[in-house]
Amino acid sequence: MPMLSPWPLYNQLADWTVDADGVDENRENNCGPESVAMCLKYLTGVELPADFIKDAIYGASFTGYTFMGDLARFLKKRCDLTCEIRSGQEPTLQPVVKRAIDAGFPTIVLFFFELEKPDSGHFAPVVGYDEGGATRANPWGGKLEYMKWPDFETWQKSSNIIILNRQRPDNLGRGGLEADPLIQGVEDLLDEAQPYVDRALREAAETSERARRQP
Ligand SMILES: [Ca+2]
Ligand SMILES: [Ca+2]
Repeated sequence: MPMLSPWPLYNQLADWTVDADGVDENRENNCGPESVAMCLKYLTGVELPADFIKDAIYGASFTGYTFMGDLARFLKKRCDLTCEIRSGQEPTLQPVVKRAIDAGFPTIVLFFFELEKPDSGHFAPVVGYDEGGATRANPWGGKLEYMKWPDFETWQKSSNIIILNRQRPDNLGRGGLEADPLIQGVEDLLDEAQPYVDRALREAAETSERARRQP
């Protein structure tokens, strides 16, 4: 049964941040950026915190929902990764998901967060399927969830899906990919985040040093 593997699992509620304040301010709404972070880790081996992706798209002070077009634009502009967005073009997503996973492409599907709340939305990558259903990587808790196809179609919201038109390279992790524009772009983003990581570590060290010197 087709499955994108090894698939990384990140929990939006307990992710790290490079913010100096150490507070992941949009954690409860970061399903979109966390889904992007999982897809990028799968495709490149590089881990970015969801908060950094959120800050890069919307700014450090933003809190709130994130949107498909913004996530796809981030992937195109900052990672040189072209996405296909489908929104309501087909009544069911099952064939779209199967085609993407057969091609080795990650997808991010919009689900309802609660069925009783039609305004609610929740992004999750869909990473595998069999004849009975699909497996999603839920960023809320960071776990794999198998959904039978009828449940999957009930929970997916208005056939909204982002397809990342890109396969994980076979030789990922064994070197030789320095010239890959996607991996280069994601590593540049990680370099951008590094000064914040360094600052946070320095401040933590200074705080503990001060505590140690207290009489
Ligand atoms: Ca913060
Ligand atoms: Ca932030």
